[in-house]
Amino acid sequence: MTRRARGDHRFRLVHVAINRLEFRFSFTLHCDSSLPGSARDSRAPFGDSPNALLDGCLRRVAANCTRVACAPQSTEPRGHRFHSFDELTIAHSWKRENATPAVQLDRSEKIYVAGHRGLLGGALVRLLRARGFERTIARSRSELDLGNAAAVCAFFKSERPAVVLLAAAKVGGIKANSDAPVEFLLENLRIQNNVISAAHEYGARKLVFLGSSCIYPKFAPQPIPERALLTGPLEPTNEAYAIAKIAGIKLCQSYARQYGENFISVMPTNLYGPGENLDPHTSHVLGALLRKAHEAKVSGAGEMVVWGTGEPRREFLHVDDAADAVLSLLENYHSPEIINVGCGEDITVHALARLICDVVGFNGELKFDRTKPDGTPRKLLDITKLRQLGWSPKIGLREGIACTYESLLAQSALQTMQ
Ligand code: GFB
Repeated sequence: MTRRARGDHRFRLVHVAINRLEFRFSFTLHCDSSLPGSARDSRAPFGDSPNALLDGCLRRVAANCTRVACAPQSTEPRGHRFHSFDELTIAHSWKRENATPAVQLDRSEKIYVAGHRGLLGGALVRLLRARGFERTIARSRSELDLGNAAAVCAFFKSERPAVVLLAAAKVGGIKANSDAPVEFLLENLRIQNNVISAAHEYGARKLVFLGSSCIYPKFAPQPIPERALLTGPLEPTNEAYAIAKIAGIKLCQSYARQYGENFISVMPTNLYGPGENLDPHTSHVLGALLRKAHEAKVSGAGEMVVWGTGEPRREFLHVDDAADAVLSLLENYHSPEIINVGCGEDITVHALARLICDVVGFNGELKFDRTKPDGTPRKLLDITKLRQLGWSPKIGLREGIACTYESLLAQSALQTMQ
């Protein structure tokens, strides 16, 4: 923070703790006499000194904060008041180095799940509500277009969620990713830029950005440690999606570095579970093969087609396990460094197809269509960091596939596909 000539101050206040409550907010205070109306007016009632300006702004912000119950005078963590720009800088450092876990969730916390119609977003909402978080909020696409910056801002301004779980994204399997890189890049950039910046602007205390294991280089060491990010070329079939997700990570890290935000980035492996997409053009391998096996069984077909060579290896995590891991990280992980979420084991596509056929009860042959792409040869995540936090998966692959198949049958999602 630089000190400027009197009458030409412009500084940014970030994350002031009030009575040790980590109430986070930020704003830019323009004190430049050359600035037009509103900026000049903002300092008018408070006088010219930086301290008075700061106090005035805090008073304004505190007046708008329903969760802060202290006088704006007791603004600094040690009961110390800001007297100059230099001290303000020191206060920021104090926050950064000594930040206590910002999120101890209580059941009255307002939590916004972006993307609740998706696989992971849906599981997060189910789990939060099952755990008694009554103020979990969600909006369908017709209610809130996350690609529309103005609409996202208006939503955050009126709802002011304390916690944001950003599971909204344009997603799809290998074919959808290869066919529509423009949409995968643009839509994901728009959604994440809008939501992350609004979370900052309207004072969310914590944000969890959900990425993907495809952010890692095509030939990353296996299992893939978090430090492999940006160490090599990406897999071409999903490069656009991966670049968008990497941009999201960098945006969260930038907010953490520049403004001290508690915005974390979580990288889940390939997920599956109830609500699995079964569309042949956009589904991921597990949903696609469940559908194919079911249709082959029902129609009495002798064989079922599997794309590629069957040799690529993939790691699969049940979405309920993934949601449990995300909530655990929400409460216990406060670093801008990315963290992997997986189960620690992978399987070839061929073995997965066999397992699915077994669960579904299809006994025919597998036919490999080598005209279709294999994609990344292997992407097994290193989950050492996650395990060190005490989390481990609970749902085995066979059990998870069987539950998923049952739930799809119960929802009549497969019966219509005979
Ligand atoms: O799940 P999937 O579509 O995507 O395909 P990725 C995984 C592997 O399964 C590939 C093979 O080797 C496919 O060729 N496969 C075999 C099939 N049969 C089928 C089938 O009928 N349908 C599909 N879809 N695959 C995605 C990325 O990569 O992983 C996304 O494209 C995202 O961006 C996601 O990261 C998690 O695992 O290769």
